[in-house]
Amino acid sequence: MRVLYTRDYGSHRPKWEYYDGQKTEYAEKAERIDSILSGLQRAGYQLEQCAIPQNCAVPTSLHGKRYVDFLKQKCAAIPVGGELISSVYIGDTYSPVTHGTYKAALASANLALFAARQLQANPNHAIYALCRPPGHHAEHSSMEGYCYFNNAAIAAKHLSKTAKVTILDIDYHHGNGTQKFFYTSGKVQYVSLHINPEIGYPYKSGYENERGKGRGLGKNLNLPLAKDCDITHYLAALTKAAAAIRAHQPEYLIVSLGYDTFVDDPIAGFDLRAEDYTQIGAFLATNTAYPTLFIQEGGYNVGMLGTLAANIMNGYNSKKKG
Ligand code: Q9C
Ligand code: ZN
Repeated sequence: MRVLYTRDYGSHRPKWEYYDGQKTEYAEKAERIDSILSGLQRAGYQLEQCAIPQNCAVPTSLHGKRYVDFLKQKCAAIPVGGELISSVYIGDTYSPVTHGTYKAALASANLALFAARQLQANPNHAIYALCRPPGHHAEHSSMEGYCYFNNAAIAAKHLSKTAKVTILDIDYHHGNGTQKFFYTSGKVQYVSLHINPEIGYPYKSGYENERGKGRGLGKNLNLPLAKDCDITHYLAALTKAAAAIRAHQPEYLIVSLGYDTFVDDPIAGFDLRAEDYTQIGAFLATNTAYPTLFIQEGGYNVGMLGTLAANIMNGYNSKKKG
């Protein structure tokens, strides 16, 4: 298991988000990644810091050029400490734009792309890319749900030039952006376990009847779960996911990995315990044993993230062959 990160995650530090008109503390904190890094280090993992050059590729393979330019220009114009919360291209009240947002989002997307290339070069070594900001809610021309560029989708798009790919999304929330990008694709399968969107964010998508379109018909699988979902129900859903993935026969697996499924997550509502993540990691290594790229998505209990990350990686490595 290789762990990749870039220092630039720290340049995006909004203070506020807005829920039901109420200004509340921003849950997607930079300290999340600090916690994961120290948890993985404590567990004995080597951490590889990647230098993402300032002039790296802009993610216009998936996002609109006007959208990317908007984010770049707004960030340059906003003073340090300022936050833009409402505008064209800003899809909801959870994606404020700050001075350092573009820098962090661009590095996060390029980390995902770099990690995908590393996996191609050495498919036997699973990789965990500590992307921040997260990506799975970001759409073609819309930042949503703490996400600006869709890191997992960017990695999948790259890998799918030469291979079939599956994205397994195990964040608590449905990855509306990722689903949308590949909805008509027969090459990139999207499988997601998440809170039933009738009761949880992003509300607008993640329903069982969204099954893909055209060549992508049957390649989109949503497994919505009830509030308070525990490890027994979670593993039952993962078993269905693994069967669908086997049917697609991907050459690469991307796991959109969120820890907001944890019982004490401050914004979510499942009932997974810290030790359950060891089981989830082991399950993935056993039942979805493909060259794998884990991409960090959500998870907001800062104090516990390091433990949850170490548990899932330890579980994975305990069963990984080769
Ligand atoms: N009361 C990710 O996990 N909050 N984004 C919804 C909750 C926004 C989550 C309202 C959740 C966004 C990457
Ligand atoms: Zn989430």
